[in-house]
Amino acid sequence: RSKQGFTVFLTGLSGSGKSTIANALMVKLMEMGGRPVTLLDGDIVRKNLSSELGFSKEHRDLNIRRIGYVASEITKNGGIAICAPIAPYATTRRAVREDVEAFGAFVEVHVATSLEECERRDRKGLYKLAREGKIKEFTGISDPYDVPVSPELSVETENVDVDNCAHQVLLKLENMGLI
Ligand code: GGZ
Repeated sequence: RSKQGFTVFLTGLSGSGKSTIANALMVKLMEMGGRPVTLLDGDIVRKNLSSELGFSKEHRDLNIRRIGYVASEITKNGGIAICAPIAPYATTRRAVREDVEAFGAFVEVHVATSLEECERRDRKGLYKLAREGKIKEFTGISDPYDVPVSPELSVETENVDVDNCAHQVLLKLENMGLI
């Protein structure tokens, strides 16, 4: 009997390491074979699925609900969806969880790299622009991030490398009987 589909939902600040972990996780899951793996990364979704949206609460919620809908369809069909948006609002994450759990498992992973560390890295220079007020409503600086209260897993990339983080997610999936 083939296993049920599931969604891994990585949430965290800009620059926290969500995309990098998501990519490493995708590679590992694909190597295992079996179910198809679909990556719904924040950047890619915004380019292809949510290109008309900005960063107001309304637009972020719409973006996350779209990701949730696609993830639930993948999960329904027995696949693996890996999502990696900021998803700053707890109520919206909860709604996506309910959408997905109608068809399979929802594994919320908080990429808990601190704001200080994300800002120190500032890989894309966005934190600097946000501090200067050149980007409005920037998560962590001038817009909220609801810290997940009971995610399935919490990882951080300050003291732990990406491969190790992806491995922790794999172990969690094993423990949950999903792989
Ligand atoms: C947060 C922003 C903003 C604002 C542009 N706030 O590091 P990045 O660049 O590549 O990831 C961030 C991405 C966030 O998009 P998401 O779809 O993941 O956000 S949400 O889940 O809230 O819908 C960042 C960039 O877009 N970016 N402006 N104001 N991040």
